[in-house]
Amino acid sequence: MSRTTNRRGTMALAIRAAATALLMGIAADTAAAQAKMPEGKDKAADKGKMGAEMGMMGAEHGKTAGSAEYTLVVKGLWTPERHPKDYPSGSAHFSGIIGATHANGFMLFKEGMKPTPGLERLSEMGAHSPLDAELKAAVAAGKAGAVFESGALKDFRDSIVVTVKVDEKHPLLSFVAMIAPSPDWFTGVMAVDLMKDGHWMASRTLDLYAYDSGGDEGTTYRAADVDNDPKKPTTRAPSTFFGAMGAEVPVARVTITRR
Ligand SMILES: [Ca+2]
Ligand SMILES: [Ca+2]
Repeated sequence: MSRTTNRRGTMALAIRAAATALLMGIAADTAAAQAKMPEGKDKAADKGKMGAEMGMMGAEHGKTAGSAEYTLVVKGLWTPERHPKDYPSGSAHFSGIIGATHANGFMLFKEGMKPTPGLERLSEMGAHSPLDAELKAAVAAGKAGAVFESGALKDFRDSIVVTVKVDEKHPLLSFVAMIAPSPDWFTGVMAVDLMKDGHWMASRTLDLYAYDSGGDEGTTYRAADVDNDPKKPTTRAPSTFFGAMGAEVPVARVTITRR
């Protein structure tokens, strides 16, 4: 079931990505044509000069970072072998991921920060609403660039695959997914910067750890709902479930590769 959901989501994204790639391809061809002009056989001085100027423009355009597309592949590492304590076999899964590209200063989650209503619900129910509305509001306010999401990951032999587009104003990305079943535990990454020294990075790979959003008091995977008020700050999830020999054991890994 999850595979169908994921495939459907991926297809929609793939179609959008193809459309963007087509536009980018046209832009790249134009830039290449401009860049080639100075090397052309045209001997007219003024034309050569014009070509050189256009070539320079092309080179300058190449220097600026502009936007870039990345493919995110999220692989589950939350397994009975790695996380033996009360592992919820038969129902263990991740909700679909939901996240955004954004500027410095935007925080989808942070240790020590109380969860928004959207993050709380995502961490407890796996629901993308109202977090999606919060992210869209951040886009409208210029703090975030684009929202992305996927279907759930119910079979860890599969991966979640999504395509995202970052731009100079929003070179960071964050996303979250519920660890389910659980009281309010989730995984994700915060503010992964895809730009380095003004250039888009080719790829990044990060381990994803388990967090407790602070929206529920339950302490075991299948604990009944125990809402709290006020909310607690987000912390790492209990090491009894997500640690071994004093070290945290990641629950997933994301590979972010430029297309
Ligand atoms: Ca909690
Ligand atoms: Ca709650």
